[in-house]
Amino acid sequence: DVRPQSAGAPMPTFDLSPRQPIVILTGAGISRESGLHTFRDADGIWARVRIEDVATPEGFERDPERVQGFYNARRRGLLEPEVQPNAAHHALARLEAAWPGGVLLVTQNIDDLHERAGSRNLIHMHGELMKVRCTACGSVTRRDHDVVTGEPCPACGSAGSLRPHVVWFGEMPLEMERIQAALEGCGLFVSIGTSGNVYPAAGFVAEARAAGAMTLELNLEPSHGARLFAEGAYGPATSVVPAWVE
Ligand code: BJW
Repeated sequence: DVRPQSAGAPMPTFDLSPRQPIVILTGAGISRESGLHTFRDADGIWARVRIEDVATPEGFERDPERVQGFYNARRRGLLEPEVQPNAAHHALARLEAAWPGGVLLVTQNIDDLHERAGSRNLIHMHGELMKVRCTACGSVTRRDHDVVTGEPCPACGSAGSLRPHVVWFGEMPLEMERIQAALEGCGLFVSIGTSGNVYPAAGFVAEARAAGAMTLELNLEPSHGARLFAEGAYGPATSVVPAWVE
């Protein structure tokens, strides 16, 4: 009873009351058609750099300049004029505005395309590219330009203490208690554009199911954990997400 639908099949519909909350998890696939790279596709970020060099606390300790350079380049990329929210981001913002039961959008993405599209009830569980955090005083500040070596924290003045405000492997994702509570209370859980390789996000579908929610995967192709979902619809996010929302 948990076979994903094949491409071209009709969009699954659910017998969901408009008063039931929806939780949506998004991953890098939703931003690909906006011009940002995913991680684990053939042309993805992990094909070009090693996770242990740029996405672990140990990598940052070993070579902070390299890690800052990696995130500086991605920050510049996100500011390129051609990188804009796409039809999938916009559809989710429309759903949030229209759904009486409420929509919580939990994104693993550190880009800001959901908020630029108008989503407001949004959790960035893996942090935000356009922010930096001070390892001395803990303050989080907005950042739209490069971090340079030895730069002082704008809040406390401590030199060289700024790090990207992102969650690396081995670090605790953000706002987990709020996410768990929402998963326990939702009527529908939808996963969009994520490969299901990274925990705890990859475990959300099982938690939502255990709490009695309906579950749907929207992805380019069936992901790693596709069989965990009751329903699936497959194709580019800019097609399948608006088709599901409308
Ligand atoms: C399209 C498309 C189109 C393409 N349309 N779709 C349980 C078991 C085993 C291990 C663990 C476990 N629990 C925790 C772990 C360890 C670890 C982990 O998961 N390891 C695995 C690799 C096994 N997890 C962690 O360390 C996490 N922390 C944690 O668990 O803390 C616990 C703790 C407790 C006590 C003390 C301390 C800690 C943290 C994970 C952090 C992940 N960070 C990154 C980098 C963030 C910053 C940055 O962006 O640089 O987050 S890694 C990277 O992967 C990034 C992403 O958010 C994340 C997920 O990737 P995503 O979004 O799924 O992308 P892809 O590329 O994998 O998939 C894209 C999909 O889109 C594909 O399916 C395509 O088909 C599809 N697609 N084009 C629609 N057009």
